[in-house]
Amino acid sequence: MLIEKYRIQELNDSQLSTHKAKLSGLTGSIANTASVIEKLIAFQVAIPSWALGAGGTRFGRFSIGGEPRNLEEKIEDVGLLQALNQSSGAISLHIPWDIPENATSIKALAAQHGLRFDAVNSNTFQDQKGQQHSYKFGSLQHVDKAVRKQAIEHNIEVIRQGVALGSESLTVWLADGSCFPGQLNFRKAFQNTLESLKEIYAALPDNWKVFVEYKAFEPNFYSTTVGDWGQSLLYASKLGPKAYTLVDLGHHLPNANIEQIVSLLLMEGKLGGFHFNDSKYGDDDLTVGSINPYQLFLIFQELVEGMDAKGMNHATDLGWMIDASHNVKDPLEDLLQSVEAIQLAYAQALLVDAKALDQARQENDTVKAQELLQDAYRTDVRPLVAEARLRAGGALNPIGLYRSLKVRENLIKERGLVTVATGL
Ligand SMILES: [Mn+2]
Repeated sequence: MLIEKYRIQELNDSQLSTHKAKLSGLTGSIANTASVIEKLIAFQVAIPSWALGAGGTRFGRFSIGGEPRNLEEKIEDVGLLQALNQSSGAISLHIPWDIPENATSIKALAAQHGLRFDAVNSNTFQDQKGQQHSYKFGSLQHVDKAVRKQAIEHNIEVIRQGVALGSESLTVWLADGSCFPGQLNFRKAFQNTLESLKEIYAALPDNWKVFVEYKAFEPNFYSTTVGDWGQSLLYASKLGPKAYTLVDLGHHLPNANIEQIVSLLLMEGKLGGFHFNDSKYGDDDLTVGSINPYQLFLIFQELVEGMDAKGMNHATDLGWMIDASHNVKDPLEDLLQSVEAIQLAYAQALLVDAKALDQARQENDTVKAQELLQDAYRTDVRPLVAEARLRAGGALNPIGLYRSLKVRENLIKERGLVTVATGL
């Protein structure tokens, strides 16, 4: 299904006067709205190819119908999101769930939808059909060199696939670790992993980055070999300038101060990118901003402040990706919500008066500092985000349009009710 421009225009026209009235309230009271809108237009969030079908848990999976059956249909789905919000201009692939049979035609199809390929993701957390060695006891950390070699070669193959698609980064998330005390020699596991990562690093093209993603627990429940930002930073530092830490919001122990982690990684020049999601307990992979939007805002406040301090380009110098999985929502509606939540937090962070905040800190004026942050956070910036979408050619109300065009119903008609997308 394709969404024609005139359908977007029609709905936008009917909502335009209400929107303009809300927007003028903001532009009248805030000085830098023009630059906020420009930055929002430039800011694109990559959609993961594995989040386009209904997510499953170990207890089951409930298909929502019309799920993409192949890579082409996944690209088509991200194209729908992009048509609606003009902020989902990239797709992040997971190999081997999405192996392009013909990279040139896949690239062309993506370009037709205005999409580029963001980081490619390797997968050594499950065994694939016909695979010689099992990853049951880890991949890059494995005690058996042959298993490590297989995992290294897989990652190098993923880089090759990524090069053909025009991607410029590899994300390595490892399930490696141990479930019971005594199972693993921590130092040997670390060293094996580092040696393996070095071989993968050596295969990176000059303009590529590798993101080392950490996770506190699950599927291993006693130790994880890249368990936190400290361990990821160790690997990234030892690997070299093309290696960075990737922060997945759901991969921390409860109550971790993620904004502080982000601040320090940025300071060290080792923050590579993000996997956005939200959680209440663990790696819940819920819709971005659905549980704790204030934390998301605080993270963006550190990002904006830290990136500005280094003169970085907000839109291009870090990898912005969603990593989520849902079992009760229409995944496309969920992704529209997630992208909007990211834009809202970013816009609010752009409203923070950095100079005044700096001064309040200098004077130990805790009350003032809190007021400055919360003043930005409590500003309803939805009209700014909507205006950015409007100017970029998207819909003022993406979910409203998605529903009024009956996109899901159409996808079910096209693809059938019983389709299951590969993914989590
Ligand atoms: Mn992730």
